[in-house]
Amino acid sequence: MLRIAHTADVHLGRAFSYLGEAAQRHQERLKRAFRRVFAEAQAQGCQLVLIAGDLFDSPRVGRHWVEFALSTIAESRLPVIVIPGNHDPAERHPFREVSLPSNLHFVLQTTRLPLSDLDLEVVACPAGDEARWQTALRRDSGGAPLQIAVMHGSMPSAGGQGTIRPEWVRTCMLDYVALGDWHSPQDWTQGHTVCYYSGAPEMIMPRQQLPAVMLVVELVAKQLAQVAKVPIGETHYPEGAINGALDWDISPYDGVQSLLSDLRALLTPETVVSLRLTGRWQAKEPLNLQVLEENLQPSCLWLELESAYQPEPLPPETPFERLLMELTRTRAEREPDRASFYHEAAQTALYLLRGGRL
Ligand SMILES: [Mn+2]
Repeated sequence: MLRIAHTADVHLGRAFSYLGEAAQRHQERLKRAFRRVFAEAQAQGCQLVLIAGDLFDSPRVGRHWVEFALSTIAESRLPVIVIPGNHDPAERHPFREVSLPSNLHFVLQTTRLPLSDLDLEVVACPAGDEARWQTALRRDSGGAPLQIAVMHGSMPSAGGQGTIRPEWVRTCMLDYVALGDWHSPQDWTQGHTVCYYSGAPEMIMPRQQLPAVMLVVELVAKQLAQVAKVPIGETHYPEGAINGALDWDISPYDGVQSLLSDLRALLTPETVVSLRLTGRWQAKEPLNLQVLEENLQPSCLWLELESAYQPEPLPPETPFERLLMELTRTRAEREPDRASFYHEAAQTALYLLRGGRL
């Protein structure tokens, strides 16, 4: 039995400008995730680590990122296979410029790599070399007992045709196909060939599946590969969130402060959430989403607020506001089919007069 660790899309060196002040801390989190990949690989008894492209976020990442990756790989002492992805393409990959540790197999073009110690052959398919994938992706009948592939590319999806065809996987007769490019883990098993995207080991974009994982794959000759997800990343959604989205009923609140403190209680520096406010807002003070967001953002890694609530009609309180409502009523009586429009315009005006922002 052979056990391998499969990861991809680490994106070391990514700037994360959308995370603002939390960006640098998140870059450190990627480093911890990368180290954890090897710690877990060792703890789980893996004999090989596959990194299916996009180890680096760009060919121009700082030198210290390259040194960090190389030393982490070297210290693991496990055989490691790295292929270029679309973010770190073969012709400009940072590993071209440096000397590599002996346990690292860095594959620049579509190649069949024999690892005789492990009774294994690996068909490596780097991004940018798509024209050769289809012919390379097949079992060698006289070859090693276990044969797998590692590729960086996309399966067909709603967004496009993709660079990998599911039928290649269905007919390749390989024992496992390790994919990189998509940031959430996904099963693409076809027929007898088990095939997975591992996803990134830490959050790269907020809408990926969290917590991020790596895959541990167990291979036995002539048997279907067994795949287990091992949590690696630190970032997470709040409890009760479905794919990162959480509905929150604001009807019971009598003010912004109590709402804020309940929402803050959901958040940690590792929380990623898309929060949808529902129900009726019945408090006297207007609810300003932008202010709410500015107050919550420092308590979490990333937050998005969506308004799906009903504001309670604001009653006029000053002579000016009373005059505005009076005029609205007159207009609405004169044009009954536009009454709801006038009413909404008056409510928006009151909201803005009291410091609300749109
Ligand atoms: Mn990627």
